[in-house]
Amino acid sequence: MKRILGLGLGIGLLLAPLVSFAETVTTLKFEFTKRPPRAIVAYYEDDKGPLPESVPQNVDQKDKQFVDMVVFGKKGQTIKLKNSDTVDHNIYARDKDAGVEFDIGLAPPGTALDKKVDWGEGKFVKIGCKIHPKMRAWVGSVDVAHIASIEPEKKQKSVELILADVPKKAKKLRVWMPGYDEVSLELVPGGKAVAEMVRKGKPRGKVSVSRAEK
Ligand SMILES: [Cu+2]
Repeated sequence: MKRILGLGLGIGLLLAPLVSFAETVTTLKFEFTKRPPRAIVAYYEDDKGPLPESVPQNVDQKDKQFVDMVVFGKKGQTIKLKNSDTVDHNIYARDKDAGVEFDIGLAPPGTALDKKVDWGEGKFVKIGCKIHPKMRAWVGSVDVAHIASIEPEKKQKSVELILADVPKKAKKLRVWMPGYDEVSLELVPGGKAVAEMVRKGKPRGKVSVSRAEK
C-alpha cells in the first residue's frame, strides 16, 4: 500500500510542472453582416515567440496569386520574396502608417530576394504586384509562439477559428483583419467576450470568443 502511495506521489510530482504550464484553447466565432475579410489572424500579443514553423514566413507567388494571404516574421528577421510562377511578377509596398516603402522591380520566374522585416511589432504591411493589380497580401511583424489564421471563402459569413496551445499566462488577445479596426481583448482562461467588428467606421458583425483550459 505504501509503495503504491509512493508511486502515486512520484507521478504527481512528475506531472506538476506540466500542470503549471497548462495550455488553453480559444474559440473565435465570427458572424459577418457582409462579405468577410480576405484573411483573419488571431494571437495573444504577450505569448512570446519564436514563431511556429507551421506559419508561412516567406512570400511566394504562383498562378498569378500570392500563395499565402498573410505571412509572418519577427522584427529583424529576413524573409524571402519568391516568384515560383511561370510569369514575371513584382512586389512593392507603400505603407505610410508602418513607414514601409519598397519595390523589388521586375521579378522573373524562379527568383527569390531577401527582405528584412524592419517595421514595428504588430504592424501588417500590405504588399502588391504592379504587373497584376489584383494581387495582394500582407506581411505581419509579430513575435508570438502561436498564431491562428484563415482565409474565408468570398461569401462565408460565419467563420470559426481555433487558437490552441497558448499558455494560461498570456491574456492579450488580438484579432487582425485587413481593412478592419483591430480587435483587442483581455481574456483569461474560462473567459468569454463579444466584440463588434468595424470596417471603415461601419459595423460589420460580431465576434464571440471563449477560452478554455485544455
Ligand atoms: Cu504579379
